Amino acid sequence: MEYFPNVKKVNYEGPKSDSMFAFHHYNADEVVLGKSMKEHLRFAVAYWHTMTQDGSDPFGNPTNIRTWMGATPMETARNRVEAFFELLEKLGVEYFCFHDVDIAPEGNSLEEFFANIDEITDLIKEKMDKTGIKLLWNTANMFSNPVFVNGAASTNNADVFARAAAQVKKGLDVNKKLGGENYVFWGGREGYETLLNTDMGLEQDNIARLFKMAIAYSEKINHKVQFLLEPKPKEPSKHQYDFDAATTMAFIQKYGLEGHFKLNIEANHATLAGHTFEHELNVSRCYNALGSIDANQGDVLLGWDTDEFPTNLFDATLAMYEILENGGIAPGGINFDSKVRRSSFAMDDLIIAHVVGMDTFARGLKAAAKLKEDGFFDNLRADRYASYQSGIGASIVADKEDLESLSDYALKNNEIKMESSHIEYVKARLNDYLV
Ligand code: XUL
Ligand code: CO
Repeated sequence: MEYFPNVKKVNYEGPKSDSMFAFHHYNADEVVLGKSMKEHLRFAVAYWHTMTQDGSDPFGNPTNIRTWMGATPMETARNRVEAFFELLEKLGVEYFCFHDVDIAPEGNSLEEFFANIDEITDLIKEKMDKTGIKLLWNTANMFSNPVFVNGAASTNNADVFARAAAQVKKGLDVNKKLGGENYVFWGGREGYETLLNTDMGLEQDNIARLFKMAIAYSEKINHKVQFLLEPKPKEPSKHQYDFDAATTMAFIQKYGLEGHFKLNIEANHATLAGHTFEHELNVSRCYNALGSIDANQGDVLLGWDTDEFPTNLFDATLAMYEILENGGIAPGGINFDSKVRRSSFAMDDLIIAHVVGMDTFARGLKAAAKLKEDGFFDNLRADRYASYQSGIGASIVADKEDLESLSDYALKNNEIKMESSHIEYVKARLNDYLV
């Protein structure tokens, strides 16, 4: 059965196209700064939003029309695999990401859940072998099942910790089976409701324990994978331990996990933490830990994770600039952790929304490449920090000065020359690159 009969293949038609089923800016093989757009962007589709999201919200019932619903949960799961690969192929997207619960029903026991995962991943593997589509990352959902009410690795209940460990082990077995390039941890319930009954020290030690077990197991099964930790400040927990990139790096460093873990940075999580997306990407780069990206956008008027498909060109440009400065995002990618709005309930909207997200990032890439070619930020920063290129500045950054020598210098240097940043002009010139 064909799930998206209205489109055979999404092709690049250029900016003048008036088709919803064509790329206006993303041209997979077009070379930008020496690499094809496809290689720069490494797009991935998220199984959860695209295949399992039903359009319900806390006030309303499902709205999404989905033609893959079967008579049993397993039949639906099998249909979803068919539909998913049809979507990926039609979009020309080469990567995907999933949680264990997205692909297979949990059934009545962990044993049944794992058997369901085995059956569905056999199907997924067949599709991957046939199409060449690859697994960017998978993860274990350790936040939806009621046993995780008090956390997974950070739970107060050791039996729950063991259950979480079993899901991670299975996740790594599946990752190996499917040749995954990364494995993600996102601690949705790894945080606390109230400090009154929480032992934060023990909870964080236990999270690190689970991560070390995962590293040890991946080595044991001889499957080298890049582990990624995804920061988010809140939702579902009131306070989540991996609040933002800087907090998460402090955790990674405290427990000596630097060699194995990088960060998966999500745009909407950045804004929930009170940061911009590019801030979080830049912090990650400062730690040499930018691993992958969950692409979406929030809404400045709403205080929760809206996970909209990215359309903001300004944000996409600055994000792509960070990726270019990072020397690319591989083995990570740009995963659309994005969902269609409740009113975009048609099957075709799943294709259209991804086309829009891909076009946004393609435009961001082109604008960022031009900014890089022109040395826009390099020149700006070189001018702004010019005082460190010679004289006392050069001596400071060469670590040749101390408080006494600088005090002597400052006492003789009464007239400090200050320069304006002309920041309004800079912003106006940046706008020139966006259109
Ligand atoms: C939740 C979120 C997750 C992670 C994977 O906000 O972003 O979907 O990306 O668990
Ligand atoms: Co995410």
